[in-house]
Amino acid sequence: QAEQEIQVVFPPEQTLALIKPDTVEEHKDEILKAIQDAGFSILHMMAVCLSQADIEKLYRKLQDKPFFNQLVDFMCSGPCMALILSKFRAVHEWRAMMGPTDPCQARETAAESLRVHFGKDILHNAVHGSSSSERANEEIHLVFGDVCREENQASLLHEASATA
Ligand code: IDP
Repeated sequence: QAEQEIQVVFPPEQTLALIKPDTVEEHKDEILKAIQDAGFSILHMMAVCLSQADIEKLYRKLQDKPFFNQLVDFMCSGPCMALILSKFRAVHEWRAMMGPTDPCQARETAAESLRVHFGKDILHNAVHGSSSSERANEEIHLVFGDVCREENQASLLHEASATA
């Protein structure tokens, strides 16, 4: 009886990554290289000025925190680089790569993390990553919704013209 080879294929997951406004210009290239070296596929990437309304939605769970207005102002202060990352367990893997929220408290426990390397303080901590797969879907839709819709429409138009 022929032995059957069983292949287990782990489906990739997607997450939203943001390089925050004060970090984009100076450190974008190093962060993009680190993302690629860690084996993520970058499905989409764009520079985007998020609106105040989008930022408030992105961080809606923090709206009662005393730093909420500061956070919104900071995230509106310039363009972010937004990326859709894909990898097996992308949400967890990207958050591990980012490191803890406060870079100052993580110098020993997560010395290699992006936030320790590039973050300045707990607010200006260089990068954002979705906290769960469900949040990732919502956040990707929030930031890339129009782009993905336009692409889907373009590919539908392309298919329609190819079959006409
Ligand atoms: P996370 O970004 O590590 O998931 P959250 O608690 O969701 O952490 O906070 C969202 C963002 O709000 C943080 O990345 C940081 O920029 C900011 N933030 C969190 N805690 C504080 C704080 O105590 N003071 C000022 N800013 C904060």
